[in-house]
Amino acid sequence: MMTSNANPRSEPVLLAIGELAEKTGLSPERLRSWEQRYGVPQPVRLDSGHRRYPETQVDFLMDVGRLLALGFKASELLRQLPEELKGRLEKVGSSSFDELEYWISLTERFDAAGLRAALAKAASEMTLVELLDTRLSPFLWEVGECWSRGDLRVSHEHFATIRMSQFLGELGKQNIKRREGVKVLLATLPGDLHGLGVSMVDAVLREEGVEAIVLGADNPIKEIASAAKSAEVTHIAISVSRGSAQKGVGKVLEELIEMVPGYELLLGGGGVSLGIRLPRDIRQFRTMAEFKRWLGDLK
Ligand code: B12
Repeated sequence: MMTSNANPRSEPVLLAIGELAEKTGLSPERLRSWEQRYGVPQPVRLDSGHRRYPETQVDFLMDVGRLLALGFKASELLRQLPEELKGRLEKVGSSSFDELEYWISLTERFDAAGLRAALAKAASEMTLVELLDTRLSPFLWEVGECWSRGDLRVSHEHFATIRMSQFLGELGKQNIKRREGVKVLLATLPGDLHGLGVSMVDAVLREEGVEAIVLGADNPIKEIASAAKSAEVTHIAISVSRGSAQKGVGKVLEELIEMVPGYELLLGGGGVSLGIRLPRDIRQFRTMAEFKRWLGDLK
């Protein structure tokens, strides 16, 4: 690090790639690939030849992360100026970001009744899909960021997860009109404990009158394959969390495809927005709105 500077106040704080990843919640692999493809984040070279990244880029990269989770493309976002991204976030989230801070403060205080009331209020003001894409998912994203920065404890994260899980169970009233010909198995891959995405898809399917077989989180692929066959589902939907995106997901999915030839695989979740190398013949959804449109078009 820069120890011998004459005027420390004017020196920008420089971060190693791991530190930048930690502060932004984006993986070092992703940051490196963006740097190669789009020149962002932009490093400076130390005399030793090592790359370091000015801390001033953290805020911009976090905005990129938030917009990726809302379904925007990295190739488009990384070409924009920081102010343009801020403007975009404001438009997308409209009033949601004031609310977001309030929800975080309820979590900080373990205020279960308050959080429940806030979630119910948001649910009464918008469609289910809007609620999931523009409120619940950004809220959970922010919970994760706060946890990784040390602003929230893991107990807060668990508290928010339990409340969310209970709330999701009550959402998406069962459509009386049953959709025939579609039956979806829902799961996360082995080692991925992030099951809220599955509950979110389940809520959307309930509202659409589509039958779902919900396996929840952390399933051996042999089990996913065998359940899909015995329940005679038409589609297998997998939620890939942001955390598991870098952990060889593509390879695991390839194995699953081999076990269930002929099935259409649907993929969604924060890990998909961040971009993973995937086998072909997988349908990817970056938002729940995209998923709902696809369901609507399905014959
Ligand atoms: C809650 C949570 C947990 C809970 C999960 C409990 C549960 N029952 O789900 C617990 C405490 C278990 C947990 C554990 C861990 N976690 Co965690 N966790 C989270 C958190 C805060 C929320 C995850 C979530 O549910 N998001 C909501 C999802 C559903 O939203 P989404 O992915 O954007 O999905 C949207 C759409 O894509 C769509 N969708 C989702 N799935 C699907 C599927 C289909 C088919 C379709 C169509 C659509 C769709 O629905 C959403 C609506 O818009 C995230 C923060 C984050 N940014 O995601 C961290 C996060 C994922 N966790 C993280 C980490 C580090 C961990 C641990 C390693 C921590 C530890 N040291 O133990 C472990 C790993 C456990 C494991 N083996 O999986 C990191 C991952 C960092 C990285 N590498 O990128 C994150 C990003 C937090 C952070 N900012 O650092 N975690």
